[in-house]
Amino acid sequence: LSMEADIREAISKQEFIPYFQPILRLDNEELRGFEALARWQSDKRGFVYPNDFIPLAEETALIQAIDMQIIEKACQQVRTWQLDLGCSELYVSCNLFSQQFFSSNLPNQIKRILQRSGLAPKNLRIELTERALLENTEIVLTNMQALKEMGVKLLLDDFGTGYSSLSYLHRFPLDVLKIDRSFISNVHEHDNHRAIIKTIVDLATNLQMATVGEGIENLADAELLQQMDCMYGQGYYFAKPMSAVQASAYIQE
Ligand code: G
Ligand code: G
Ligand code: MN
Ligand code: NA
Repeated sequence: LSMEADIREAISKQEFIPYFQPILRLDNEELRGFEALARWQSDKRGFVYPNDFIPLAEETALIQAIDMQIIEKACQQVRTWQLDLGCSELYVSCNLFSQQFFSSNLPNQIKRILQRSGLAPKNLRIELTERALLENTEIVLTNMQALKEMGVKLLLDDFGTGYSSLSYLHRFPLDVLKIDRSFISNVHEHDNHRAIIKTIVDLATNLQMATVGEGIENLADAELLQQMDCMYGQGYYFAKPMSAVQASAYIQE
């Protein structure tokens, strides 16, 4: 009956699966990779979205097992697409709960997943939130450097929300900033959001980072982001998160 017990059981039954949302180059709409987004395909509860299980999973630390289940399945799936569909540069970008960066096991867990799946490290991206950068800085930095040395790319998710201290940006080996969708949504109607996005893109460029605009829902926003030199984008305008079967069809289009 309890949600926690159900999540535990679901972990052992491997009921957590990745959905895939395309990330594209904004100038030519070329597919570059997918963000993996967790879904719970529950025998008991049906199809469950992250907002309904991630908060409790974080409280109970069960998120660690869920994250690893999603990363493993996502890496396997993308490796399969690379081999079967000939898209050898396709990457997958996976979300990790901030506290995973407080554990010295993290780099080895990721390394084993990469070895088992056969995916090249450069085709795995890990998305972390600003929460991961605020505490236990030493171990977080050590883990990030170990992942970077392996060749895994690191993305800062939801950038511009939360704490948004600019002072830490240059201290962490980040490859990409993902601009939060609260700034992107209908940016063509909001001058103040435009100023914030332009500032984030210029900041990232100066620090040799790329930017991904999230939550693009219309052509006007996609065009504006491109004009502001944001190179990559993701959002319902291009495609919603989809099952592996749907994503296979999408790749082949
Ligand atoms: O798809 P969306 O409803 O797909 O996701 C909602 C929230 O859940 C987002 O903030 C997203 O970052 C988070 N999320 C989705 N998948 C995962 C995952 O595998 N691990 C973690 N830690 N968070 C995830
Ligand atoms: O927090 P994170 O960035 O990891 O999660 C991305 C979340 O944004 C997911 O819940 C995903 O389903 C959602 N998302 C992706 N594209 C869009 C979009 O264009 N509009 C809205 N409203 N949500 C989106
Ligand atoms: Mn994300
Ligand atoms: Na986000």
